[in-house]
This record gives sequence, structure tokens and C-alpha cells, in this order.
Amino acid sequence: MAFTLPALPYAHDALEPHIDTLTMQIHHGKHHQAYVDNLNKAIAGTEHENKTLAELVAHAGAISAPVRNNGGGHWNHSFFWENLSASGGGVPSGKLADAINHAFGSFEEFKTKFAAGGVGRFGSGWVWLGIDANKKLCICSTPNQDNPLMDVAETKCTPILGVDVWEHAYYLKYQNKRPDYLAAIWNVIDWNKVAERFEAV
Ligand code: MN3
Repeated sequence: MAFTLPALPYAHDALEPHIDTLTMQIHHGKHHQAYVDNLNKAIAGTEHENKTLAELVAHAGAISAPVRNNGGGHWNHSFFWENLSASGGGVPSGKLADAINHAFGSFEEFKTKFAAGGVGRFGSGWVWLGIDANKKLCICSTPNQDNPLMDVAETKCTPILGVDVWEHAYYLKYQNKRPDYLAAIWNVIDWNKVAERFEAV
């Protein structure tokens, strides 16, 4: 079964002015589409053809570089679009808010540490909020299209929030100012979705 590009759960202009329409069109329609197409090419006619995306990602390092890069790209972007919402922003509530306060001191402290994780990622990659093996919240970052579920990940966790810090995610609007993009993105983070993932782990 070939993988397909998931539809965006909102319009391309829904996240304006924080994430601009053209960036969303290219990011979803060109970049994410290319990861899907190249993943399908990489697994076509191989023993991996009928595996789920979760299985491919978990063993990405053991399979091949194209599966690691494009399978990760497909997984990460599918996860990222769902993190975002036109009605996002604000602050988390309930058990997730308690866990953030417990792990990081306060929501403001968490945001500072998360943004530092994204700014500190040299080159292209992702910054994540996840739940580690001890069921504690943690922040980590991964290079390229790796993610913390991969066998090759330096820090493993179950992500509940991920932010793309590749230049293609922000360059048209923010140019070289990755910190500005990471400051603006809080306005469109869907905390209900993050809380739902938190409760599920
Ligand atoms: Mn991207």
C-alpha cells in the first residue's frame, strides 16, 4: 500500500499571520508530498512495502537512509500539521499544565527551553516535547527528518508536540530569524491536541 499525502486539517491561510499562506502551500504541497513520493519509491518492491509508517520509522536506521529521511519526513509532517490550529494558542490546561509546571517550573520556562532547543539545533531538524521512559516530560531535538521514536535517536521519547525548524518552515516570512518563528508559533499551537496525545501515553 503506497503512502499518500494527508489533507491539511485547515486551509492554507488559516494560520496567518503567524505562518503565511505561501509557506503552507509549499511546505505541505511540495515538501511533504516529496517525502511521501520518495518514501514510496524507496520501499517499492522491497520487503518493507507493506509495513506501517510507525514500523518503518521505529526501524528507520536499520532499513536505509531513504526510509530514514523520507519516512521520517512523512511521519514528522503528518504529526506537525495536527499540532497546529487557527484556534490554537493560549495555555495548556488540566493534567498537561500540571505536568509542564512540574517538569519545567512554569509554562513560560517551558516555552523558553523549548525555543532554545529549536534555536540550538544546528542546520535542519525538529524540536520536540515528549514523554520519556520514566513517564516524565522532556524536550529534545533531532537532526534532519529524524524523530525521537527512531531506533537511531540519541534521546528517545514519545513525542506529543513537534516543531519543524527547517528553513523551509519559516524562511519566506522570517528569513534568517528562526527565534521569531519560534516565538510566533505559540499562537497556533493546538494545546487540545497536545493534551489528547499526553493523555494517550
Ligand atoms: Mn518541513
